[in-house]
Amino acid sequence: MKKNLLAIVITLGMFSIANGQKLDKFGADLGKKSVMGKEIRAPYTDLTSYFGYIKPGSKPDEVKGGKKMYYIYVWIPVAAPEIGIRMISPAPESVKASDKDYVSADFIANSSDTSNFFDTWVTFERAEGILKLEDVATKAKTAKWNTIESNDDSSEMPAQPSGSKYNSLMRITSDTSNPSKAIVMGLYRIGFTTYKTGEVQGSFLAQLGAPIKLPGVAIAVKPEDLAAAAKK
Ligand SMILES: [Ca+2]
Repeated sequence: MKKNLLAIVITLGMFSIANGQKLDKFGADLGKKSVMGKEIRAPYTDLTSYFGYIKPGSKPDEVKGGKKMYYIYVWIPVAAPEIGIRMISPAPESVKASDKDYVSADFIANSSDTSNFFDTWVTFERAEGILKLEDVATKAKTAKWNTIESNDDSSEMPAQPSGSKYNSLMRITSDTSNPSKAIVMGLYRIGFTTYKTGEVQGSFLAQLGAPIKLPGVAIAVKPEDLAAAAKK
């Protein structure tokens, strides 16, 4: 009997290696409990996933402070007490896109590329003065962006194929007494790059979680596509 159990454990272990990183549920800070020294978090009620792919050698959206930055635009329709953002590269094979998720054309076209990935580094920024979804297409390009939070490496995330825990995760508690740290309705973007040496290339999964439902939340690579994405 023990031998059979051992065989099962080994088989499961091999399966998890073959299937890439296992991604745990995205837990919230809100209502977090500490039980016998272990943090217990309830998963975010609302989770939006974006499956993307950056072609090796592709042009970044911007070079900022010597870093090649890429952006994903997010419309947040209601004030939220907290927002969680995490990014993992490559996108884990164990996470399948649902019909509510955003899957980029490049992600589908390059699904055979299982070797490239990058050391993720993310920021979360809000555009100043854009309060209506209809204004996003015309105003996003010239908007001033304020950084709310950034993260390089999170020990909560699975390791990359290199074995290093270089994926990113951050949780932002809305501070309504500070306009630059409040999560209110508006246009946001997730900026990403690779902090250390190396290029941004390969597949990635970005997720945005909230402890409340965000009806009409939208994600798009081009700000002008956000209004259509919100109708999904
Ligand atoms: Ca990193």
